[in-house]
Amino acid sequence: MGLLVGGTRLASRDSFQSESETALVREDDPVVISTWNFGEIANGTAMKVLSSAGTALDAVEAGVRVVEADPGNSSVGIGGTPDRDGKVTLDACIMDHTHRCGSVAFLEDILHPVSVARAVMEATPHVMLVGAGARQFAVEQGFETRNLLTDERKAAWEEWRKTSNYQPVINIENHDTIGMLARDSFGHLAGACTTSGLGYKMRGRVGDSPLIGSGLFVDQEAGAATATGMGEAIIRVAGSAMVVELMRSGASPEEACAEIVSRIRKTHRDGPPIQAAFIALDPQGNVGAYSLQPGFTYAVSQGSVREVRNAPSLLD
Ligand code: SD4
Repeated sequence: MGLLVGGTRLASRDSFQSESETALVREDDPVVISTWNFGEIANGTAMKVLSSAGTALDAVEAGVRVVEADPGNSSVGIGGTPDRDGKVTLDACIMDHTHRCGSVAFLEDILHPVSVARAVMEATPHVMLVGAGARQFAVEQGFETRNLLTDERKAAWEEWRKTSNYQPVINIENHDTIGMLARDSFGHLAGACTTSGLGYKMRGRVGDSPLIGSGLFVDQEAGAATATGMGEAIIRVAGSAMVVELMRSGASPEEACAEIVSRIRKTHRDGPPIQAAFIALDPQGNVGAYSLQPGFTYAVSQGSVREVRNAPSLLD
């Protein structure tokens, strides 16, 4: 229970783990939390939506679109690293506080897969569309097609093809999937997740990010979680849904993320080193994160707090 200041209840410091001693956070403040350093700029856009009484759903869509549209990062949207055939294929999903959700996977030529995922949610009776069907649906919905492979990524792919050595790099450039969770001024939760997936993946490979329950899960009573890292490992433990279920049972966001990371560690003890990380948000606005390897960062915006934090990790 937080401290009452001026009639407003403040979240306890432990509950949101701020590094900023002066920051004040009220329990009813909107909250945005997202993965990696690029989450900071995405949070800024999401916060603008929330501060004008926008919904958490609108906020997460607007927030992750910023990263999708940035050709400078090599793991989301335009400028994403292609698959081994040189094609950029995108995965994304979105979910609101009423379990409405939409998803696209193996989508090509569309700048904003998260918005196509939202259209799947709002304009179809389905949850998920993939590949050519997802692209066709997007075009029918008025999304423009464009080439998402930048000259820089094409050159890197051509270099990679000389050896075709498939070896995902942990914490590559501190740029990875963006997953974002938000709570709006109505107290509603929502989340979105979008990625170009693992670089030089097999054609047709789909990771955790567009899979409701793996890359993202939202439950208004229990909380929300999203993932980044090696999708196969996250899928095997149904990662984000499990984080949410642990919060339902009373775990804090960080405890819940840590438990599922250690489950991933158990299932991947003998393989090559991988990264897997979660961020989580509970219905009261408390946030937490945890990663398998060090180096995972996440961005938090809440009250006057605007910061990028280093997540605790299981391994040194
Ligand atoms: C995937 N989880 O496709 C995503 C991408 C990612 O490290 O986060 N890669 O597996």
